[in-house]
Amino acid sequence: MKRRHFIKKASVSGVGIALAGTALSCKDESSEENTHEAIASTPIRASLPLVIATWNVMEATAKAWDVLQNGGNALDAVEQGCMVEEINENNQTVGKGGFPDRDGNVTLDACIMDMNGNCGSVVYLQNITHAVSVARKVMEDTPHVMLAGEGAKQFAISSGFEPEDLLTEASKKAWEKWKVESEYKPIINIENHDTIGMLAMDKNGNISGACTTSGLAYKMGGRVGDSPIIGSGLFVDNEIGACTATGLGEEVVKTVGSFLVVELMRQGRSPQQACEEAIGRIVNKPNSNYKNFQVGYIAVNKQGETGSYSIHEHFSITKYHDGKNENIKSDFYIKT
Ligand code: SD4
Repeated sequence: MKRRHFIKKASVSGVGIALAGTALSCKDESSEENTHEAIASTPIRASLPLVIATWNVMEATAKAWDVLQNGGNALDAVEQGCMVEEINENNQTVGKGGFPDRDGNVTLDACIMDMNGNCGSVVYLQNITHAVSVARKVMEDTPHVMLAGEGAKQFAISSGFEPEDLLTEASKKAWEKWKVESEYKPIINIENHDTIGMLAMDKNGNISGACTTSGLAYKMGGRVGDSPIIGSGLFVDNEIGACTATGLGEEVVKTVGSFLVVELMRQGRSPQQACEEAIGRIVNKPNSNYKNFQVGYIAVNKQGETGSYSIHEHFSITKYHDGKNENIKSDFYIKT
């Protein structure tokens, strides 16, 4: 039977979700043409909307869920969800109160991507709390995808954002302590986490994503990580699914991690399989020192299935689904 007919039959019989995944992974003589048909006819899971995010960010996913319940779209949901962590001074890896670089400057990276494949990004942004909203403005109000440093800041101010000091007393104290203890070496700390990457699927099954961070604590001045790089820290393809990353950005960038996960899902992998394979790309590199750093991925596919995987334990995913907001421990590679 030709695959297109097989998939149509499967959907009608009500077992389309399980079978479509299998069918997508089969190769046949006209696979390209059929892949598109398969995606178009793969039924979306009934219980939408859906929000997932990296780490334990229940208030952020609750906000995104509220936006979706009140008729907002997935793009509004991920932006407003991420803003909750940007303003949260207790989260020292995002927005206001983020740990500074080794010179004491708080510099933010963020990006956003919508259901039509549009995207916007800011890198090395200073003095503006809501980096994700500036990224959205870049996407919607400029002909560009990415603005950096002083240009990004000036654009934000001209768009109505208020400049402010992002270095809180708590983060300043932590930085001063680090300077003494580390002898001012740019050490990359495996425990540096809580960057928020968020993916949302609205009730119509349309997907958007966002990612925002102050980057690695005590990084070198000028360093930019994966979080604002489309394809690395975040990628959304509304026909296939989406992925976002956390952890040591350099390793994510080297493997173009989020794009990789989405492409693996395009080839038929489940979100869980795709996240595991992308982590495998990192740990199986010759001379990979993966024991010394963390990377984690979360993903959702067009059917509303989700997955997550990391190198080390302690990675978690927050999921708002079926009216329930939960923080769930992720599976991980290093089992000791
Ligand atoms: C970065 N990926 O700048 C970010 C850091 C991070 O939780 O995810 N921290 O490399």
